[in-house]
Amino acid sequence: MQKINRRNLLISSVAAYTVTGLNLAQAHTTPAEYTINIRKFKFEPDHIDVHIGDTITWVNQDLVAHTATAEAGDWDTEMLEKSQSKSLQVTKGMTGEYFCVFHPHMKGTINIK
Ligand SMILES: [Cu+2]
Repeated sequence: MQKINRRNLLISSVAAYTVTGLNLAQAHTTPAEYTINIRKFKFEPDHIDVHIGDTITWVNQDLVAHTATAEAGDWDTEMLEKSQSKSLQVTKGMTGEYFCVFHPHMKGTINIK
């Protein structure tokens, strides 16, 4: 009987630890800020993981104009001239694949967790 109790106690501890870990992951109360540089016709980084409420800023460091435009069309930085930047907040339902309308080979992904 004592053995079983000890085993149950151990299982309870593991379960409590797991639940705490999940709560921490889900809470994520502090919004993060990310910068994506546009340089040499590339988004750097071209893939980021974000959460709803985070802010992403695209900074155009090229001499020519670019955009970051959702492939699904639901969001758009619109035209960023040299040295211009634009910030967007990650919202629920926002799609992740984007490109530059002037240079469609330029692609990036926002992975919303
Ligand atoms: Cu471009």
